[in-house]
Amino acid sequence: ERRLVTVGEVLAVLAAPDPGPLALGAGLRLGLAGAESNVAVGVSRLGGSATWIGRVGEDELGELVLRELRAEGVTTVAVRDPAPTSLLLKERRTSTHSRTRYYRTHTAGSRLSAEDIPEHIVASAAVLHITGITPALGEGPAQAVTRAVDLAVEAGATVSLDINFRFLLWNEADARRTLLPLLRRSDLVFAGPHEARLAVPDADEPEELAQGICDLGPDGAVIKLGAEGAYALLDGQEYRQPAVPVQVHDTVGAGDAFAAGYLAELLAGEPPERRLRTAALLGAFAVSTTGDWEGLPRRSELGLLDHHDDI
Ligand code: CKP
Ligand code: MG
Repeated sequence: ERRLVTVGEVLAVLAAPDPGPLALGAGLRLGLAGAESNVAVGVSRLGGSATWIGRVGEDELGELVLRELRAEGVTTVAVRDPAPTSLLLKERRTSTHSRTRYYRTHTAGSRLSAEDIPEHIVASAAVLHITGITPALGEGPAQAVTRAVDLAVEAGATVSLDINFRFLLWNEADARRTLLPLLRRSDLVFAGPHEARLAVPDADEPEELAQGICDLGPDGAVIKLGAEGAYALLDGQEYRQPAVPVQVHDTVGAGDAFAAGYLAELLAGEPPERRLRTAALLGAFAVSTTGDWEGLPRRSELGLLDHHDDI
């Protein structure tokens, strides 16, 4: 069994179902989010095996996020902590524009440490997926990610990094300093153009950004271009993947969906063209539905947006 293992913070989410300012009050829907757990769910929905490692509170929100992940078929390796589970408030300011606010200081997830990463779990991974969010949460989480990468490299697993820069958590200089050493040790990097420029400040076009990333060490770089699709440089070979055209409702979670599609096909032994096509399909499912991961497809549903054969 080829398994994806990921490390990060899962958050409870309070999301407004209807557009409008949250300050006026709203009935909120309680769910979960988190870039790494979104990827784990996406892979699991496509029939892959996924394990999520992290810390959650000993509270109701901790219970909720673990129940939900398990319901999605994700194996959870969770340390329970007396500190609260993080919360994310999601306002739909207009029907197509959402805003998020984090309540994630002094939380369980930000107390993650290197000791929380079980060696045998990471050693059993075919792919370790990490993002730039976890190291932004503090010293402990950063060390936990480094420890996971150490173990994955030792075990010969593919290390996948989504740069996922979050300006609400840190600035670009700190992100660059912390993420570059992780990027150099990664095999595969996902980034938007702005995120890629953190690693390759002088580059501009997707081709230069991907080449610049690969010059730092990784064998693969995927530059995500939103409605323009993606450009990938994989083992020196170029690929251009158009986006799947859909009506956009909510772009949060699109990057994670894309990574999940790609990684699920990588785990399944599929070639790059198929990985990128499934990645684009998952991105399309994510943006055309609300919620960060709820709209992700099962394998049998991929055809709903895949009109590939009709063209
Ligand atoms: O890059 P994406 O829009 O795919 O990431 C979305 C996730 O973890 C979302 O679920 C949120 O909770 C977060 O990124 C975050 O911490 O910002
Ligand atoms: Mg992203």
